Order: sequence, then C-alpha cells, then structure tokens
Amino acid sequence: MLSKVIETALNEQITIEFESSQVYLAMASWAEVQGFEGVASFMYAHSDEERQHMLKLLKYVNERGGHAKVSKLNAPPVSFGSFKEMFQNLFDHEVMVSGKINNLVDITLKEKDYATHNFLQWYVSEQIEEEALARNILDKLKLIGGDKGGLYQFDNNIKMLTVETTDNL
Ligand code: OFO
Repeated sequence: MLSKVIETALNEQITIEFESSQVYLAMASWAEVQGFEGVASFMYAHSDEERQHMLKLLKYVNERGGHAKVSKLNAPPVSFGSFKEMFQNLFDHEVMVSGKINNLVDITLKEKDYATHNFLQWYVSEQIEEEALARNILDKLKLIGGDKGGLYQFDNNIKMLTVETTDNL
C-alpha cells in the first residue's frame, strides 16, 4: 500500500511525463511542417515513449492500492526557433525531469518505501540514456551550424536512429 505522500508524489510525476509527451508532440508537429521528416518521426516516437513512461507510473500507482489521477496539462510551445534551440530545449527538459526523479527517489527513502524505490530505478537509468542521447544530438547540431546540406543529412541520420531506438523498445 502506498502512503499518501508517495501517492501524491507519483501522481505529480505522472503529469510531468504526460507533459513531456505533449512537448515532444509539439516539437514533432513543428519539425514536420518545416519539412524535416526524420526529426519529426524521432519526436513522434519520443512522444510515444513519454506516454509509456506515464502509463507505467499510472499502472504502478493503481496496482499498489493508490489512485492514479489524469490531470489537466500545460500547453507546450507552438514553435521552437531552430533545431539547435529545439534540441537544447529537449536536453534542458530532460535535465529537469531527472531532477524530479531524483527528488522522488529521495522521498521514497524518507518514507522507507523500498518497493517504490526499486520501481523508480528504471526511471533513473532511463534518464541517464535520455540525457546522453540529447547531448549527443546537440553536439552534432553544433558541428553542423547553419549548413543546409548538413541539416539535410542530419534529418536522414536521425530517421535511422529512430528506427533503431524503436526497435530496442
Ligand atoms: Fe520520461 O523520460 Fe524523458 O522526460
């Protein structure tokens, strides 16, 4: 059985994961209207992944005798400047989420909820991967700079990356 403190904290994380999904969906749509199919499919897949993160938490809360809430979400931005800015935004967002996960882990220790502590380890590892991936993409974009051909190539490469990541899910 979850304590009220843990239930509330997990419910807040459900909203954060859902909002992450919304942010990446907005990025996907923006990239798509710019004609960057690869970046768009990467973001659509990433948005789906965040929805899975949200669902995994939701099911856990209900399974442990709590009640997972589906709350109102903040609207994400409509446009994102440049790809470099967009991926910087993605990286910053993931760093923020990692901080939230770390806080949650901290709360489980204070509450002596070792089952939830164990459950959250999956999210801890996931955040390491997501930050590394975003950092990697950002480094590539910094190298490309404003080169149009480079961006076209980047779009093609990221399409392949999406196929690999989705295959690994
Ligand atoms: Fe849910 O991992 Fe990103 O935010």
